[in-house]
Amino acid sequence: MSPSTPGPATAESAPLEATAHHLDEIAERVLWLSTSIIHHANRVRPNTSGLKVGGHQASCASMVSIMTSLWFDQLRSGDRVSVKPHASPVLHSLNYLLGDLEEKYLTTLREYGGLQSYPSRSKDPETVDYSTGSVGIGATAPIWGAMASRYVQTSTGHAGSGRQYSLVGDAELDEGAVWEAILDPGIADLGEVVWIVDMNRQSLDRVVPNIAAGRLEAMFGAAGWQVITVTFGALLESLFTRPGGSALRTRILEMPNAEYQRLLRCSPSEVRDRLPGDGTGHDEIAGLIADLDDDTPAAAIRNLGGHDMSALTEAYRRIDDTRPTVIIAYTIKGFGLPTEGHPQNHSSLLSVDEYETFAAELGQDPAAPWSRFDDGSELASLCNATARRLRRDPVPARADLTIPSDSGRTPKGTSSTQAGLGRVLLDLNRSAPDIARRVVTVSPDVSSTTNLAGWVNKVGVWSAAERHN
Ligand SMILES: Cc1ncc(C[n+]2csc(CCOP(=O)(O)OP(=O)(O)O)c2C)c(N)n1
Ligand SMILES: [Mg+2]
Repeated sequence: MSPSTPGPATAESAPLEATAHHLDEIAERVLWLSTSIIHHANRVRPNTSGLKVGGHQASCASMVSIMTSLWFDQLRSGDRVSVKPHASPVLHSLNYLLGDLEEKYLTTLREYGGLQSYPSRSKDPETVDYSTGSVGIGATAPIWGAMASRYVQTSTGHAGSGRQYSLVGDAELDEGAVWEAILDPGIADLGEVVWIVDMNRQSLDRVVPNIAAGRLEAMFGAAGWQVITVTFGALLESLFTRPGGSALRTRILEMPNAEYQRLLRCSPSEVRDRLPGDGTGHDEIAGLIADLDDDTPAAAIRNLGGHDMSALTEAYRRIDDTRPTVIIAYTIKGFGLPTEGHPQNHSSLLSVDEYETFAAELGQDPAAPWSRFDDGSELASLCNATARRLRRDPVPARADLTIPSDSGRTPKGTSSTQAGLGRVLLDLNRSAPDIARRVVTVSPDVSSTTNLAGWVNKVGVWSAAERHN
């Protein structure tokens, strides 16, 4: 988010509020670009080795609305975001629209020296806050980011403040490391931590069998997190207010994931037949949908909160910053693509024909897919305004410190490496306190057995919030 080509802050491009309609239009372009980045790598770029290239169009599509609304409506320059590994093309598309990534990179996904398979701080050419890839690692990294940022802020005053977002796939919550982090009592103080779970009910090769949201909400809640669930979009919410609406709501909430997923692949008439189910609400639901036109029941079943810009922006506004927050946003894997909701869509790619049909639906040119918004348009102004809002101050230069290469002590006799480490740190604190001030050990609860007690006694213990000893 340190764009190279944002427009100047002119009066004519000044404050333009991003409406839900704007956000939908931008999301459509982000969906197109992220799909195209992967399509190009697999179906257009010459492949001399014949080996699979890969990429995850459906995992990207699942997160396009969440990420577009976050970047264009919510993020501030001090915020940092860890992006679900398989959504890296969405991040590239946003950075491209914001002028932070040059067009020449869009054809290089998974090429040697090109855009990386997963977000990489060191190898991707644009702003990437956290490297992710192994699922679960990116989810928890911003917790460390929050702690590090607070530590630096209290010790040097140069870290600033900002939220630490994690954009997490629902199956990432299967990783043990995630729960180890959530349960740590130190985390409950970190109000800047915000997780957004892309609840598409799909993992890699399977539809997740249970409806797990209630259990997840309770688990986050028990750990002291603010829990916000974004379940339905505006169309479903309005149907719920009609006669029979409450039965429809119960039916959708109680439907097994596999059945819900099946409905996503049904024709409008099949949805109409299947939606009432065979439970107690059958007649009420049948009555409700009898009054709807042919396409509405099928549109309603895919009208989830994680694709509804107003529902998302409303959820962001409820973040209270007094404790970590998790937003559980219901989504559809592959949303807007021909593969949407297909149980085997994890790494499936659009065929050339499907891509061309998709381009025609969006009014895009499959032979020239990299268009930004037209100069002077409202959407271009929004890109410029967002890029300016997210521009980061340069990081202050690091002090020029000399690290001693010799502690001046020659070990005698036999000693453990742990004792050696404790001794070296104490010596460092004495001979080079400016360097020692930059050393942080992170296991205060294992200080005596690791010979760090002397060091901890000298430098003290830090925590995110004031604690009474
Ligand atoms: C530690 C680890 N285990 C397994 C994998 C293989 N893997 C890649 S994607 C994936 C499932 C991802 O599901 P989810 O997080 O729900 O993302 P989605 O694609 O549904 O958006 C798995 C298990 C991995 N990348 N890292
Ligand atoms: Mg998933």
